[in-house]
Amino acid sequence: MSRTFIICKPDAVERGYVGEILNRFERKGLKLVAGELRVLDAETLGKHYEEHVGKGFYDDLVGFMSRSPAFVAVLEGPEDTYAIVRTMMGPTNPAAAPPGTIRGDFGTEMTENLVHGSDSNESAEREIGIFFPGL
Ligand code: 3AN
Repeated sequence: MSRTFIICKPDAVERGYVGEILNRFERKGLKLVAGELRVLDAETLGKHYEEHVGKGFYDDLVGFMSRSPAFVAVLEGPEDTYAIVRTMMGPTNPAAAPPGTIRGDFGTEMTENLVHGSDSNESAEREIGIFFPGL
């Protein structure tokens, strides 16, 4: 078994896609083990996106991610659940995301790309520690 961390980003909450996104993961066979609607602050986002701090798109990213509530959650499934979630999300740029993926079906923009999923088991552990310490 393994766990991964996801965020249904503010655009997904605003557009009413949280249920659709969670439903896709649940239908796939992954189990929701934690979840909460939260307004994310700049300090928390700075820890979460530490590899992007200082990049050209960083301020826009933080402005977007903190503008309204996001749904943060932990999913559990078999080995490398993070990879299952990443495949179902599609690539970072929704314009390049194939139909059938979350970003491919519902997104057009690079920043407002609906969903985050940890990119490795190590990232999942780190991110779960930031958003759900003690889980
Ligand atoms: P992913 O969310 O696919 O793991 P990351 O972690 O590389 O992608 O990027 C985090 C977020 O930062 C993306 N989801 C996207 O919203 C934004 N982002 C990444 N790269 C760019 C970029 N070149 N221009 C604009 N936004 C970006």
